[in-house]
Amino acid sequence: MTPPRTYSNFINGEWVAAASGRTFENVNPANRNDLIGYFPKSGPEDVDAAISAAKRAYKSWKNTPPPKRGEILYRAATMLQESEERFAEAMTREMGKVLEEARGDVQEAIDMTFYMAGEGRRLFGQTTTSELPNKFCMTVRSSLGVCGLITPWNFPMAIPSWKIMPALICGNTVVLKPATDTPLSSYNLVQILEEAGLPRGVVNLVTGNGSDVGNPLLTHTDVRALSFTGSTEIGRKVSQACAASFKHCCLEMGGKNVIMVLDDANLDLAVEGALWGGFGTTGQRCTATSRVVVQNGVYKDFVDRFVERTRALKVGNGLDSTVQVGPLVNEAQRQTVESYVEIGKNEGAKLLCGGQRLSGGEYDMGWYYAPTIFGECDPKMRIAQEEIFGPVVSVIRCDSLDNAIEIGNDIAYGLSSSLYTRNVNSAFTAMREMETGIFYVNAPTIGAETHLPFGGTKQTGNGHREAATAALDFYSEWKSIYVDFSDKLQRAQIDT
Ligand code: UN1
Repeated sequence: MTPPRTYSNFINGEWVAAASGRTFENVNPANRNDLIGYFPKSGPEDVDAAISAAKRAYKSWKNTPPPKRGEILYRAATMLQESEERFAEAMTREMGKVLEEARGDVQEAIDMTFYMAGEGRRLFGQTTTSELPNKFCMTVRSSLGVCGLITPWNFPMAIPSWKIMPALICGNTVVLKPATDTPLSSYNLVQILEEAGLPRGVVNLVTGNGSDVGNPLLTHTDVRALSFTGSTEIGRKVSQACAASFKHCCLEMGGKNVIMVLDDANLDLAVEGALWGGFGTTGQRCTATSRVVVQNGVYKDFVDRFVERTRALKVGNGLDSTVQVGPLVNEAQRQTVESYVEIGKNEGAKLLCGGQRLSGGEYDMGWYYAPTIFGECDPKMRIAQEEIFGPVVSVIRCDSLDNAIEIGNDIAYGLSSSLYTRNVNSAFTAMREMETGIFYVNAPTIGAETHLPFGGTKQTGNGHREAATAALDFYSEWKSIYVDFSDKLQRAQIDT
């Protein structure tokens, strides 16, 4: 174990302590005696300094040719590859997800960085016609300015990269505020960007909590765009705060994602999918499968196999390569899970496995909870409607494809959904009817790739998408350009 270290903010190209000198602790959720380090407990004055630095740096970064910006990102991506194992281990230690998944998280950051590096030579606009002779029309993407980025703990390197990389390639500068549970992975990412040659002030990192660091980012008039990933409850406040100064605002919020299993499904595959979608990352993904809707003909068979496989999952410290499910990120998250399990029991759902904290031995040192399945859930129960963000799956019966779609869509969220079937007509019907931003056929609700748009409908988002070229639409705005080479005044709509 590396001994605890004191880490810094990154402001204007310098590694600095919080102005107040205060720090907070970053602790391993698998072992509360393992103190990873102390991070700056920053306040509004640190945020101000970071925003001013970002504003100064913006002047030259916005006019740096995008392929040159891309070269820096490309270098950062190769450096991330070289450090993948070290960063994955650091991530498992601060967040708890098993090492294989932490590697996937770093890999997702690498993918996004390469992808956006390539955009440096594209950032395509349109050329088009004019209604007037000797006139040329085109569109170009313009950068916005300083972007504030607020990221969650569940994908501690991937999600910061989803926001930083498109922001930078479009010519913006950024201030990143990572979740207090996982500042180290952001620190590692930002350090790579520095080493890759990013000019001072282009990326700034300020650690600390929502009220001291997040709020000033939301209200500062020099921040032109704000991207937030987190709960719907906080997202609403973010949106309201941004409205006051008309900041562009991108929200990625809650999910209550469903796998639908029809009678004609490959049942082994569906069980495998539910297991991975439900309990991967200990259920702490926005995309996690927290509902499984199963057609009556295979309900019993599916549930028997799903419960048997879930009971056999090995829970423990994610650094142990035989472990399949790590701890929850912190005690508050475990209490949320516990309270939902109580709610489920009181609502009359059938507890099929799990339903308790794990204790004894190493379990007493961390935030462990047994993977839990509720059967015979009514679709209206709170455990089938509200985001739990933990290892709890609610299984619901349905009698047809239409019924499955109806239950699947009868929810406040709209991130991801999936259908297991061997019938192509059913697959295409569900693909059309599901009200989610992401849809899978014969695969679980998790596993989005970086070159496709990521985001959801209803209370999951506010219409923007991350990743892919869709992200460029958030981090830039269109400028329409008309060049008249007729040498006379031509009046649109009038000189016909
Ligand atoms: C999240 O849960 O916040 O599709 C992001 C997935 C991952 C990203 C999840 N690639 O599950």
